[in-house]
Amino acid sequence: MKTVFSDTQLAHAPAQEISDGELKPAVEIPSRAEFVLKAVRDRNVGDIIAPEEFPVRPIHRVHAPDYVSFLENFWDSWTTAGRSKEAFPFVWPIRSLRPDVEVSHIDGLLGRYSMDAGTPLGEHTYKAARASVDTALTGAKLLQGGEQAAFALCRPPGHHAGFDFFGGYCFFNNAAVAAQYLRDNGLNRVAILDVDYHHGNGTQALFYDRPDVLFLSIHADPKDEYPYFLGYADETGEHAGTGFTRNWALPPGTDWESYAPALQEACRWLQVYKPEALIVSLGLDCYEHDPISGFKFKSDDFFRLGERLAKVGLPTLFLLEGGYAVDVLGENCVNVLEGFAG
Ligand code: SP5
Ligand code: ZN
Repeated sequence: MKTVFSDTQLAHAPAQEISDGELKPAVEIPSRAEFVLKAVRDRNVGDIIAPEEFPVRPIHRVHAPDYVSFLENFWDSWTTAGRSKEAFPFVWPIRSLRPDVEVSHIDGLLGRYSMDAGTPLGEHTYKAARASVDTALTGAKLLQGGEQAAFALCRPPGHHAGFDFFGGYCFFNNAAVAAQYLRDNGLNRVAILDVDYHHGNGTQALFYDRPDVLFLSIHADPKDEYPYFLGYADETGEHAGTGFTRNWALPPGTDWESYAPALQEACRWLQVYKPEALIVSLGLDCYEHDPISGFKFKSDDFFRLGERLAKVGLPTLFLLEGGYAVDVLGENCVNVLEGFAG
């Protein structure tokens, strides 16, 4: 299986994040990708190739152009306002405020285009996020070229990012851009299976009213866990997309034995839907020692995950999302890929 990765993705290097009422060391850091890359190399998963550089058009198929411009111009506006360190939003146009007004100040724009205060933006965030999308798109192209599987080593991750907002360490929704790209290039039905510990709210929202991209997510129950405001079992799609979203919201402490039945059901949905390609939003934060998560996967369980996905028998693009137990991230990730490859 080929792996796609670009060093440019390392340029986004946040120092701190707001978490638990404190400024803490950031967890979505460049070494995540470096550890995964090392494991891919050490365990001979396959060739590692650089992504092609894509124009902004495939991103505009999924994200609002004004949002893309906001990210592109962010560092200029931020430094013009006299700031020099990484940014965190702190005010949002919720409910009784006005989401429709056009604000000028960068602090207003940060709130307009975000869902949380836990996602630092820095000088190189935009170019790293663009490179992460290029990696996802190059992976999608590998499937189109006839590969049965590919691994897009995306970073920063994408599944929390929506039409016009960043959050959850995500800026562009890599999985959604890749799915839309496959739709725009000949495939009629694409499925996304999100196995990150957190619900993929951005991906779900982007395809919620569409039957052509099936979205399945297995994650920690949002009543107990980020992102809190989406990802409940009663969310199953709307309008033409009714029935084409499924959520398995599992309790804190879920281990492989109690996770497997949900995965089994999700795989059955895949078999019924019969997509032409599968995109796996591969978070590794279900791991028992993940520093911000509460599931109990052991490293070996990631083999089982890969093996189960292989049985579905679809051309599959694995795309890295979360996972913060940095030193074992590579091991856990390659366990999935090896389990899949058999
Ligand atoms: C892609 C992805 O996995 N994003 C996750 C974003 C989670 N952001 C919220 C982090 C809150 C951390 N709280 C720590 C609780 C344990 N002390
Ligand atoms: Zn996650």
